[in-house]
Amino acid sequence: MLTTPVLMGVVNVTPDSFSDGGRWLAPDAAIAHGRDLLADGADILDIGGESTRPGATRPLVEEELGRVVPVITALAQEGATVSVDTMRAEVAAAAVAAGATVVNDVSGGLADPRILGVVAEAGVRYVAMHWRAHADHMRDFAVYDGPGGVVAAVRDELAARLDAILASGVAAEQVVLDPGLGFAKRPIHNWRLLRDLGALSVLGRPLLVGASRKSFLGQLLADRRGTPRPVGEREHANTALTVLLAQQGVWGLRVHDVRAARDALRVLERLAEDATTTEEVPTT
Ligand code: PMM
Repeated sequence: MLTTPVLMGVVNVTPDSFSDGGRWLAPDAAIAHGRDLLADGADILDIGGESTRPGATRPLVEEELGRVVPVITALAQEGATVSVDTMRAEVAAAAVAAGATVVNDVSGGLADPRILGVVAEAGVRYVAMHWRAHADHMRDFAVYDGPGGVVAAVRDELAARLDAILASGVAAEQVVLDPGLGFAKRPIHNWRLLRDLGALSVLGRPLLVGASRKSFLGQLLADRRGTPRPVGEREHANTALTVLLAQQGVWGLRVHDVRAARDALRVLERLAEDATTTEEVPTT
């Protein structure tokens, strides 16, 4: 049985995200982009005001609030299901007040543990991603030399985060976990996690995965000189992953090109439907 994953469309209201930095920085542009993603079939809009690209410096909290709150307010008012991509308690609280019903915290509560109190109080869904350090030095933490390598490390570190999250009063049903592709991970780590994602099922929570446009896909598709495929030309590889991950039963996929992902999911749905219908036999 196929359960179609939720599609989370990315709206980066930032000047410097690796995938689309600067394109949607003006509130009107971000709101229009959110509407386009809904029309393409997004279930959730993930609105973020801090770039987490390797090496990025953090915005001030006021800057982050100024970027995301107007966009969340407008899109939530129009009826969209809105997620806020933030590591900060103040931003999560303001986003929930503005209508967000999902808090997507790439640090899983490590960057600002007060965010867990906000989530517990609001009762909203909480995406906790595997994370080791802020973007400016996360590369130094891409080392997984313990037994079981990256998969065991991510599983155990997410298990520890889940314990802390539940201990802060967040209900288990609110929590979705994410292996954090590209965050303190080299391409080989991302591929291993994708291959052995099933190992995270012991955590007993649904999974969200964000592979879209990431540099490990650019490296996979590098030209003969080794130049990575540009960010905007990695979509077909992401579509292949969309199919693979949907078949593995992930709860959600965080994507930039919602239309491509939605089309791929339609194919899977059609095939699943076909398994339960009988072929029409001509009567004459
Ligand atoms: N990746 C990015 C940002 N937020 N959130 C979750 N839950 N999972 C991810 O993999 C993730 C994320 C970085 O990508 P972007 O700069 O294109 O938004």
